Amino acid sequence: MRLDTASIASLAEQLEAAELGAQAITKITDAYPDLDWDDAYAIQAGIRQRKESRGQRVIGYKAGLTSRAKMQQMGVSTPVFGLLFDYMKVPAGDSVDTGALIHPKVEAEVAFVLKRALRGPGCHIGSVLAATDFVMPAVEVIDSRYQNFRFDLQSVIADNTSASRFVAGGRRISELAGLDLRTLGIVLEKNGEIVALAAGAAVLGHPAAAVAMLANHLSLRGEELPAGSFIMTGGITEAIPVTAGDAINVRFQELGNLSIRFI
Ligand code: OOG
Ligand code: MG
Repeated sequence: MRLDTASIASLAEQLEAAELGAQAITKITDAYPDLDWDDAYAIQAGIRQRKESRGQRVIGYKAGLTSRAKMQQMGVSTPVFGLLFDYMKVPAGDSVDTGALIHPKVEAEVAFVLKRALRGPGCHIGSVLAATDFVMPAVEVIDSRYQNFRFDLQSVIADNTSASRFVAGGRRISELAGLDLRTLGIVLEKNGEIVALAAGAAVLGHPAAAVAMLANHLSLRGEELPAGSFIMTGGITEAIPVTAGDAINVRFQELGNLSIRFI
């Protein structure tokens, strides 16, 4: 950790102001080129403190940059982890107001809900599946607070990994033994046209690997994933830009459809 507490608090404030005002800022590593990962997660924790002090709550976790498609699109090579807050949840079938966002993109993801706590280190796909209550389809709306959606890993971690909105729904599948998440196909449609498609294995070989990585990451900070946790495992394909008027529909093999509209 290199950064002093005052700078961490000030960067958290700037990033949250960019989010709440829907105004892009320059990436923070321009001013702080030596920012390391611990600094970046400390800034993310500063944003959490700000929101929690206003009564907002963390209702889930997210892994990002877990598929090659996403890593290539953003020019990075390591997954990142962020927080989902209550106000980010959009009811299935509802619309998202793009006026409150900067330059939103959508991602198709598999989400996990745990029936037992998961604590690293040493979590792996098997321990995740054993602790899973069910999986369900999710669509994330990401919105980087950085100009032109350009960042490096430290900047995007500090920006709570571009978390903005999400919708979860469709079919919950509890009997994971009968569902192979590696070969689960997803088809992402924008305004009725197919714009991306892939299978679950695009996410780290198996989406449960993203949950294991998250649990191991939290253990370095003395934290665990409690029973009941909701976790999004990262975009299976590249993210798709959306503007007002767009309608997104994602077909998840075995898990049903999820739709979201932008106004
Ligand atoms: C970072 C967040 C990535 C995912 O699912 O890969 C993410 C970004 O690309 O802005 O949420
Ligand atoms: Mg995502």
